[in-house]
Amino acid sequence: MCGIVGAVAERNITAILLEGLKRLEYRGYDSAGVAVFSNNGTLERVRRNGKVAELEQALAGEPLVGRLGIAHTRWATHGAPCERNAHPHFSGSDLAVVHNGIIENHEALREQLKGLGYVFTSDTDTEVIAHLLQHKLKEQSDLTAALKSTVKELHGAYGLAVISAKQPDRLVAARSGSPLVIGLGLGENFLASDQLALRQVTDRFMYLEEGDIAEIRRDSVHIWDVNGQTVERETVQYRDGAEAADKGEYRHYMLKEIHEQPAVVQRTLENRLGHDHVLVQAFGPQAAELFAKVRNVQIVACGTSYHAGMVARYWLESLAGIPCQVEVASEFRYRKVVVQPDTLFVSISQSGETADTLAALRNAKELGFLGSLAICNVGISSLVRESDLTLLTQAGREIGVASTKAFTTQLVGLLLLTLSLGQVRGTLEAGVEAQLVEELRRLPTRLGEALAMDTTIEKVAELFADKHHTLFLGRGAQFPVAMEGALKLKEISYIHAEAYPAGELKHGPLALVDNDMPVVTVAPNNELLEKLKSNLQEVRARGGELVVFADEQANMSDGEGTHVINMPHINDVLAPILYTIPLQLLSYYVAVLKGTDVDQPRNLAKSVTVE
Ligand code: HGA
Repeated sequence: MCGIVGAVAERNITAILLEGLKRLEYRGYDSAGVAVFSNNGTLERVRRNGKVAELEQALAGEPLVGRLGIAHTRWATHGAPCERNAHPHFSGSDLAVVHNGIIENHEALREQLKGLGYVFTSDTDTEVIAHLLQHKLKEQSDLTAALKSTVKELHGAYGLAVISAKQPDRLVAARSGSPLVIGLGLGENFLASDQLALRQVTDRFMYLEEGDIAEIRRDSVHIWDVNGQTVERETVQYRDGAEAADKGEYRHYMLKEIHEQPAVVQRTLENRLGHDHVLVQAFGPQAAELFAKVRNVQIVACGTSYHAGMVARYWLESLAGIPCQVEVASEFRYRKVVVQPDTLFVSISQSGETADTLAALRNAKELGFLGSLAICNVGISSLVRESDLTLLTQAGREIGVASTKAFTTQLVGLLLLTLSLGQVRGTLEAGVEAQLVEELRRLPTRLGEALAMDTTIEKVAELFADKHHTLFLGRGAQFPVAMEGALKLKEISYIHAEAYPAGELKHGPLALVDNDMPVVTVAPNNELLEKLKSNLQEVRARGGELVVFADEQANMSDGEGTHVINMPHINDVLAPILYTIPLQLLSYYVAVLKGTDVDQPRNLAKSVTVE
């Protein structure tokens, strides 16, 4: 979501800014712009609606030359995607600002600033920052000091980069809720919302922390923390290949992608959380208005994305009180569907090009849905282009055919949707949103703890290598997690695996259980735990070998034929995200033991663009 690049150097920086924007374009954008302090002493700007290529073409005809500049690719939250709303935004002719995020009190600030005589030329929330900063500069001429006092009045999320023609020796930046990284060069320094944008010019980075303000000059970097104290941030030397399209230290892309989950979940949350609530506008400018009317949700997806939708159904009904149906796209598209009034159509797809999901969306447009939302990992995809609202997951490029990080980021997106719908419709229980926002902030750390169980799970995988069938059990929102676990095992190890809600066991599948059929179970510590334990007894009584991923507080321990792997305790709502990790690792290690082609399993393809 939106990309920022900035540079202060002794050479012309326009090409560096442009290359940075291109590297950020994988996130999907709707306009782009650049402003530089030109060699004739003025700020000059070029903006274009559409992709970075449009901007590049414009710059070819109208070159900008300067040694200080900022650039931006936009994914609109406030104001339509068009050139007038593209960043950088100016106040007067001497101040330029680029912004990632959402300013929640922009309306009040806009009124205040209009009253003071400032004239607005865009519909964005960002423009209030430019004028407010200009206003502060009247009282406090130092750009950094004025920015410090400006951010005190902003509510919401921001990553900001600012330049001024009056103080052209520096680039100033502020971070709260949206990431920013400083790239350190020799006699030149850079700024970006993602270090990928700067890999062309440096391999040394300094990551800003929440509340930081930075003053970046050619030969120095000065940072103040949230309390206004001068701080040093660690310089990180980038290890080549760790994020590029190679496997780095990992044996397979799939393992690398499993281990990327804390980082990509973190990225998916960035810009989207306020202090104690979800920023609804993260779903697009018309989201709040549309969400207020939603009385039902219809989710449509395929494969792993369908399982994410199944988890969301539990969340939407239990937390937001909104009836939800979930269906696989290849069925939905060919069925005569009866649409309840005021139903939001939600499609989920990693690539956004999944043929069945896309066809289902196109059919849905004829069926009288209230509106459509795409949860997708590729911003320039057809699904995103054709939906009214979008939530981009920030999983980055997923190369392993068996989806891992796309799934967990989809779950995060769906939980944000649940909380947003509940917030707008006033159906969440008091305090629930604030508590879950807090839990979401802690989620990347918890996922890291689950990943630390890697070697334990590798050992358990030995139990499966010579088996032909496996059963996965879960109850409640863990049932779809069990389905996803079974799908992973099937996809990459070619072992037949089926998932059942644990309560269904005695209605049929128990007939299959013997000592050749291991049973994998996910058991968080919730109100269904005791019932689940009884189901496990039913398996043990038939000689079935059990592998149980259990909450450390569930008091379950190893016994004859029962292998218990303790999981860190987590809030029950977020448990499906955490419990996905050990199941991914399990199928990965089983596949490695079986010697299959983990990243490119037979008969499958990554982006299913055919029916
Ligand atoms: N609110 C700003 C920036 C949007 C953004 O960060 N999107 O990811 C705008 O609408 O221009």
